[in-house]
Amino acid sequence: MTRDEIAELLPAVGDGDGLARGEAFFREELQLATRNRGMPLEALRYPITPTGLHYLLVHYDIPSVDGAAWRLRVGGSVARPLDLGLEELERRPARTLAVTLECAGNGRALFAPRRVSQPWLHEAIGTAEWTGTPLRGLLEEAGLARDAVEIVFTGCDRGIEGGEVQSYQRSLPVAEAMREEVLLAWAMNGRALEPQHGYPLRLVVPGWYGMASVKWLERVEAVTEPFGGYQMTRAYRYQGSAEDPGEPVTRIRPRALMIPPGIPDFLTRVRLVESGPVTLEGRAWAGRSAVERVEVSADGGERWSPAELGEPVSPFAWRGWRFEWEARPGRHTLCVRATAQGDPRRDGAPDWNLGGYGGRAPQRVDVVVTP
Ligand SMILES: Nc1nc2c(c(=O)[nH]1)N[C@H]1C(S)=C(S)[C@@H](COP(=O)(O)O)O[C@H]1N2
Ligand SMILES: [Mo]
Repeated sequence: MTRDEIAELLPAVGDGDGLARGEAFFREELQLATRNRGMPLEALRYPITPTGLHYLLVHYDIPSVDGAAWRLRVGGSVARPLDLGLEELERRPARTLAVTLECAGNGRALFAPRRVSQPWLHEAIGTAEWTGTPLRGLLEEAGLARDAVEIVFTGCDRGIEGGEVQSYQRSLPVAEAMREEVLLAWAMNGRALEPQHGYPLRLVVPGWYGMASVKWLERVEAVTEPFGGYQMTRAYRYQGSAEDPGEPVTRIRPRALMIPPGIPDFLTRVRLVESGPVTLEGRAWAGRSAVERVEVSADGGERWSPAELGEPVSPFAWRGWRFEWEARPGRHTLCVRATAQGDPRRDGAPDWNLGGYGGRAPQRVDVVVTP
């Protein structure tokens, strides 16, 4: 069946471009939101996110993989293809790296109009210690051909997107794939990967939005032409309209988030805080660039004041920040934002885009301060 024939048979959600307007959310968005959890923002207190609190994004179903029978195949434009089991991989030189991972769609639900997809607000974030072997070593051992331009990574999960039946596949330019921090990881926070995070092996591409870090990896292939798969050419592009081919989504843009202070109202999540000095804290990150400045506003973004920065957890992970706020009785909206060296805000990509990627809207936390 063609892409159009498959799309015909499936229900459409949103307008012709898959966009939604207004405050009401579709059942399909709720369905995705209950599968793909966000990190509760109070977990910003942990420099390394406990595994069960790390955000999760699974396009299709979590595949069933037998770790004992599973193999990783490295092939394509290489001199010596490899075929490795999990134990063989685990005997290779290993490295552990703290990496802040963020979904490219973080902030999607705050765009207007918004794309009907996983409706993240701000919580598609987490930092884990990933243990694995550098991909570079495997590619060198396999004898990567000189004319290879990209490496294609294939997961064993399958589904349908844009009418195309597919395995989840992404590619990286050779220069990115050869960076020493790119890992084939078998452990997260010191334990074997959990099923939902890519057991038995996943790629971890520090500094890039999460879509690059292919889970349930089973094939690594060197190719001599840029890979044209769905997740490269149709999804994950900063497009101004459906006709615009757009620019690819790559590195994580600067962002800061705060631990909501005080206690929440169950339904609205509005915070109740007692008046007086309040220490606001959170974390900020910017892929592989360094966060230079974090600013806090207590009046909904009118006036901003600099926060104090802590040390980054690693070159690829977030850093803490704190701000002393004098809370006066009444209602306030707290906001926080970050800027980084070589801020990708100047990368030319438009803020609004069709897919709802790389959202930069500052977090807003409504607070009621009691006398
Ligand atoms: N095979 C496969 N890899 C995948 C995905 C997927 O659906 N299938 N989702 C990607 C996306 S969009 C993100 S944001 C990250 C999420 O990783 P996590 O669930 O471990 O946080 O995995 C990426 N790797
Ligand atoms: Mo994602």
